[in-house]
Amino acid sequence: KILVIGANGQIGTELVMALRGIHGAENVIASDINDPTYAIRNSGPFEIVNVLDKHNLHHIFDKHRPTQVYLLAAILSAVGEKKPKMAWDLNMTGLIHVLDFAVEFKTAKVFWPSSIAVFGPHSPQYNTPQYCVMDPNTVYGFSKLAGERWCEYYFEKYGVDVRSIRYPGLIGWKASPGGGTTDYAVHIFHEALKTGKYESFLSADTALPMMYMEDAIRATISLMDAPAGQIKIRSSYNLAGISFTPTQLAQEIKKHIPAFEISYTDTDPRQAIADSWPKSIDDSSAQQDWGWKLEYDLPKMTADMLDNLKRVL
Ligand code: VAH
Repeated sequence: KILVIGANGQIGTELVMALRGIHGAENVIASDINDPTYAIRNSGPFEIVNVLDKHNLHHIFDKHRPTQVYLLAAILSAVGEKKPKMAWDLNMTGLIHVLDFAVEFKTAKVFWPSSIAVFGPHSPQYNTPQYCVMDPNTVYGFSKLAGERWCEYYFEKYGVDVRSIRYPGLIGWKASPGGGTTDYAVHIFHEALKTGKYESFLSADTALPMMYMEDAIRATISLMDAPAGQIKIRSSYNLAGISFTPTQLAQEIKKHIPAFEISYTDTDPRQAIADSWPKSIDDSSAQQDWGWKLEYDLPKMTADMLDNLKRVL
């Protein structure tokens, strides 16, 4: 049995669909603090789970005895700056509860998402390496950095087979992003189709590492399926994805919607968060250790996003 915690989220929704396709719907228990979203409702077993409620979480582990747990529940960068203590509590305490129950119930594998947000203003900005100075200045960022330390600690001390990926900003059409700084790169597609214009809250030249959700889900499953001996990094693996600016994304969209217009605000707090993050990432460790290879570049992602959104909008 596989347990996905945070199944209603941007990653969780797609991960539940992908894992149910591989393992069969009845073997993948979706869970979230809220009722299931339309995307996953009635598509398989669902539980209400609050990762901060140890009793509730223990009951779910005891009832289902999951062989794999994906802990995706988190508060992201932008929301985390509005609710710093709640972000720290959910992101940290939730992880420690899951790691403790993974020890108690001998869960075979645990997945926990980290982020390029673990890097900060003094990290190298281009081709940011797997190991370097990391001084994240968002609560979300340092909760993910601390979480990486906890994951490596539980692997070293208790042998928990926990695996993690430092996701770039994720772009997909099946589920909305959850209050991050990279959300512009999803909203822009919806606006391009609905109104033909988009006002970006990040400046024209703000380059960030991004990734199409198809690649992100495939990377997650590929990491989790790799033999344990190949996983040399138990904090979290860099993944590079595709780096682009809002201007470059708009130019790509214009190839499909020539009349599309982008404009820019310059007063959004998310700009400072974006400025603290790398512009591009070096993911040679993921390539070497478990054969990672990106499939969607900017043109291919843009075409696929628009084709699918046209259909569902
Ligand atoms: C955020 N989407 O914006 C997340 C992600 C790298 C960005 O961590 O907070």
